[in-house]
Amino acid sequence: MNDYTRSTLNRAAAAQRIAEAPGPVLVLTHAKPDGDAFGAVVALVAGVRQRGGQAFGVLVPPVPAALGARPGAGLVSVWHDAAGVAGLPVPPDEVALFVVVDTGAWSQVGPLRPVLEPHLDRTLIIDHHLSGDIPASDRLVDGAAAAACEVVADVLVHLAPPASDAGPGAPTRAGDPTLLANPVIGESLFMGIASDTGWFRYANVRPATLELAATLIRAGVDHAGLYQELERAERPEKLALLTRALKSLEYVAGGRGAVMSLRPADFVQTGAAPEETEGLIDLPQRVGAVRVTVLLSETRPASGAAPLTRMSFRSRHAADPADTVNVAELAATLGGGGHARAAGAKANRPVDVVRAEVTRLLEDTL
Ligand SMILES: [Mn+2]
Repeated sequence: MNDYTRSTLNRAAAAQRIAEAPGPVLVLTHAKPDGDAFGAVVALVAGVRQRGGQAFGVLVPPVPAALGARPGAGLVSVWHDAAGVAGLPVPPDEVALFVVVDTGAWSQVGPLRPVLEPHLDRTLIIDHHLSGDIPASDRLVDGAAAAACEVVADVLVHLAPPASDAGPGAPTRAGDPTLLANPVIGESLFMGIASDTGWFRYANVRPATLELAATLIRAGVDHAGLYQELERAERPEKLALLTRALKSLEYVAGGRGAVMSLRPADFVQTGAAPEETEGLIDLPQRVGAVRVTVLLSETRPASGAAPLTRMSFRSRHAADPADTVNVAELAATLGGGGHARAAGAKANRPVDVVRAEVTRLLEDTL
């Protein structure tokens, strides 16, 4: 374990820090939020508001359409580059506490860096990643948690609503699940853990993950309905992009690696949006011999801007941990990072150039 995963606060103290914020709490997460990032932001904002505090959430787009359609989306706003800081729901100087969830890495927060950087003395990171470099004053990181939403759920259990006469800054009470019964909070947390565990299939699922899921279902979360709405609601454009990705599939390193890439033209010609690459990287993992999958995608840059290629890495779960390829290390050699089994990086080079680099990297490593 490194410094990042050494928390400066435990869950109760993090809840206390949030409860005692003497003004608005602004909850932020990584750009291009997934179900976990979205769920963690919404659940925290809803939790602080339910106990009488002021809280706001801001998401850096693209926000997947299925998430933007959830009831909790009404609690958060979307960052607009054109409006910049002026478009935030509360001016940064008036924010009493910034909470960053599901990341602690500058490379992940995009345009929020200049918002956060002057206020790191009142910033709390709540995360489950193994690395990060945002030097916030407070950090609650559990690298064993399947999702940031698992950690947020624990914080909310310590952030129970105060007695009616005590006011929003009242002391927190441990072990009170009142907030988890709020339908928006329950659904958001369930979405987060389901999305980061591939609906409870990945190796990151631990007993606590399933216990939280059970608690949320008991509290009324419609898990089957959520699955249909979140995972069975694609547009035809997405399947058109999927066929392009499969057409680009190539096995490398004797079949132990699989590389797919999408060019700007693939997005233009199919009409698919950049966020519709979600889940495509899992397809080659159906082939038994594949240990590592890489998906590269280059979307059309703004005119005059440098090309931007996004790299996603996945590593197959192996019974023997020594057989698991650590893709966070692979991504790090390309300036990125992430988890041992899911990582990413970005490069200002065209996708075909990056593809050659990644292929060489896999040939050398696998
Ligand atoms: Mn996560």
